[in-house]
Amino acid sequence: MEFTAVYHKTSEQMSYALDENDLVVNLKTGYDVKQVFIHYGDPYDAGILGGCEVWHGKREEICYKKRLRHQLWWTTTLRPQYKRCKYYFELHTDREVWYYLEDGFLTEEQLNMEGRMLQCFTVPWMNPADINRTPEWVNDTIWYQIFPDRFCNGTPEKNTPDIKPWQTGCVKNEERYGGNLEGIRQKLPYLRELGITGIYLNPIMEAESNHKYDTKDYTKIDPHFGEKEDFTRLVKEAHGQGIRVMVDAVFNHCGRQFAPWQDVLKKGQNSPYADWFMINDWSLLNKRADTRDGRFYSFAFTDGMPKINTNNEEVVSYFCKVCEDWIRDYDIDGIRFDVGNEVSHRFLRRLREHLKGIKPDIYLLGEIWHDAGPWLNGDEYDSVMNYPLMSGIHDFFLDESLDKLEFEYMVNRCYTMYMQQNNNVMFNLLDSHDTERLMNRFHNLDIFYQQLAILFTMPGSPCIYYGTEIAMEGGFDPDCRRCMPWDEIDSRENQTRIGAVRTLIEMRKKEDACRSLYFHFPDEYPQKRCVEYIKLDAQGREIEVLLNCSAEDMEVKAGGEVLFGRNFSGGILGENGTLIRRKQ
Ligand code: ARE
Repeated sequence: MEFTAVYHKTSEQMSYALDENDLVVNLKTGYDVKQVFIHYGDPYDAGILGGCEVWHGKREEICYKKRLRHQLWWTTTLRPQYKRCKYYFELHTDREVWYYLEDGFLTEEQLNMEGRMLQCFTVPWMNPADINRTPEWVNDTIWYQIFPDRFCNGTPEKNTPDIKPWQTGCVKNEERYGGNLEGIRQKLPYLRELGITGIYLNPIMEAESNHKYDTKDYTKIDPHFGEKEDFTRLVKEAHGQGIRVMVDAVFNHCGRQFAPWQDVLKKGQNSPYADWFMINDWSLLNKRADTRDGRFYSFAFTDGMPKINTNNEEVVSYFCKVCEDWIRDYDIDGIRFDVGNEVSHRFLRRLREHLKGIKPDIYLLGEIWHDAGPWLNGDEYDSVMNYPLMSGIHDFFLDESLDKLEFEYMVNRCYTMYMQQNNNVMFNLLDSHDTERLMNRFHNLDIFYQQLAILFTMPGSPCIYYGTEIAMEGGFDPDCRRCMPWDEIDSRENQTRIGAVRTLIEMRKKEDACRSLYFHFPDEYPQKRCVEYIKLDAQGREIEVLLNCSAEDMEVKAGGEVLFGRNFSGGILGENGTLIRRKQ
């Protein structure tokens, strides 16, 4: 057998219930596999032949839907009448036919050997409780991320001496500029006008730093940002404007002032909170709480961020209550989990069970920068921050050596990592408070807009980091957290940029949010680094969008209507002179 690579398993994104009725089955093979059939049927539908149990399923051809680097992605959706299914694959290369079952590859002769009990892939029962369900409202939410201290100061008249004058240059994490919840509330009309329907706030609970990732009190709004009533009012008014609100939960670690940690520093192993943290060496702990010598675990190597033991039952209960109160007190719509890959899976399963019981459509978003498959089986996060996609899009524009196929492989990799339910609510971003700002990275408006356009055609919900709508610059943290330049927002240049982003958002809202997306590129344009998208929207209509690389030419239309950019000039891509060829 000469296969390069064949992969399937009856779990995760390879075999899963899309809903009560539909079973999605995916298969990866090398490019040498030219044709695939699936044999499937009911596990109990076995006949007896010659005294032996014989099972034969239906045989249907399936097609490949995506090209990955060195692999093809074959997919089909079955509708098992009795919610259970047994299946195996028939793989054709140019020279051979093999049957791929749970126990490996069989020839036709081996497959039909009398008396052989076939080890088929088996989905024993599509239990509704096990179906990966994600909140529908997120599918088309347009997010806007806000770093509270730097977005808007709604009460400058109350400034205290430690607040630095609002300025749009470089900033430091130690500097406080006075952004607050009242400022965000005052800017809700601006956000609504832009087309935003969800805001993600970096941490707002009490903490020592200005970034607030070193929580002191999970139950108290940081006084720098306002009082409980300010957040209640902000959420209420945001909802009134059709804008959902997601908060940032820092449960992997706390700040040095968190009361249980302080208690541990005072009482050591006698503290009732001793097992709330990950302590390795009690002997020296209270002399100098320094993580680098291994006395205790922390976030990275940051002394002031002791790691919390999310395996501890009391900790699980504590954070279930914290989140429950956030929901009941403020009616929040989503929670983003900081360092979402280091808290225990057990903790997340318990927390999800608890929170979905209180608010079934709450959105649980994990901050995970790598393949997050293990956290997206429907019992932990609904979605993750799609940094792999961000990096891939950036790389394509940064690295001229990456050709269009590489781009196609990258996007397809990102959209074959997870189940469709997760793809539909994927949190897609191009920059954040942890990365260089988009414009800073490219210093080229053409590429800046092209990336935004790509972001808005992706399945899932896009997120604009505050200031990106005006191509704000800024390097790595802390420079990517500059103050929003409100006194420059009405300039012609900024209004043009805002208009472009607003158009992209409108485009996103107009076109049925695509439920699956694949890319191919017209070979006839090898010399152009244009990007062609094929979007399959909910009705299966194909929309072809060709984007040229130069912003002055760039234009996105749907059904002949210009949705973005100025008149398309130069080399029109497409036989009928339009940018879009809509196929019915
Ligand atoms: C800041 C400076 C540091 C400095 C530190 C000193 O950035 O250079 O050493 O201060 O105190 C928060 C603040 C940061 C602060 C940090 C530590 O926002 O300003 O650092 O606390 O005090 C990984 C994690 C990911 C994490 C990033 C930062 O996987 O979870 O690192 N992101 C979250 C938040 C941050 C926050 C923290 C965690 C801590 O979003 O804002 O920082 O609560 C690769 C890796 C990723 C890695 C990523 C970024 O892609 O794959 O795993 O993320 O790079 O480094």
